[in-house]
Amino acid sequence: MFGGIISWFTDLFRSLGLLAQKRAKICFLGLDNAGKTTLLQMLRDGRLSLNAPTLYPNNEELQICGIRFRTFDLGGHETARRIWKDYLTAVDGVIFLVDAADRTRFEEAAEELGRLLDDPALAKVPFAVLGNKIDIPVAASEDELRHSLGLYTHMTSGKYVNKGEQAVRPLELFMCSVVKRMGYAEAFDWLAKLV
Ligand SMILES: Nc1nc2c(ncn2[C@@H]2O[C@H](COP(=O)(O)OP(=O)(O)OP(=O)(O)O)[C@@H](O)[C@H]2O)c(=O)[nH]1
Ligand SMILES: [Mg+2]
Repeated sequence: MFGGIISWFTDLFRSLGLLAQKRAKICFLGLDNAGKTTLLQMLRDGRLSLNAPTLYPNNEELQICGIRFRTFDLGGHETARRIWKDYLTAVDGVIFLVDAADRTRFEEAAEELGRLLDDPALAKVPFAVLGNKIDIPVAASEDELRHSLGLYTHMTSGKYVNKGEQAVRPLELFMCSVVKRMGYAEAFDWLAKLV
């Protein structure tokens, strides 16, 4: 309760320019083809772009929900995954994208996500899992994806927790479509309250 009041005042003072702007480092992770670079470019330019698979990490500074996010877009193909850990030191949040329309790769996505969730260095880091591409008619439902990724054992309850109020690592699933510009804003709202 006090945490809520304090964060309300902090947000108010920040919006009045009386407090320095919050900064946060976030990493965009997930298998290749999940839509990480498409999302990052949508956030940056407000439009869709065609991207080749990401070979080298990119970083951008973006203003989202009043926070200066330093974002790292790391490739998701197998060799690129080996360097994820080099970028995860002092990370404030993880955006983990999954292609919700590609059931053939749910198991692989669950394994990679599980590895990250088990990493002691990330034990307190909030994870927003994005079930992307729900514009594709065969995409999994939120419930199916939650089960397929084994999220029930890791989930926090409720999407609207405040920083410091949760006993366990905050983790939520947001269904979205970058192409249709829907669903991901909620994930950043949620993350912005936690970093
Ligand atoms: N239908 C649909 N396609 C999408 C959506 N978001 C991304 N894509 C497509 O998915 C493909 C892969 O997108 P990328 O952003 O390059 O994927 P990535 O996660 O950065 O992949 P790597 O760089 O290889 O790790 C592209 O063809 C995108 O146009 C979406 O919301 N809906
Ligand atoms: Mg990419």
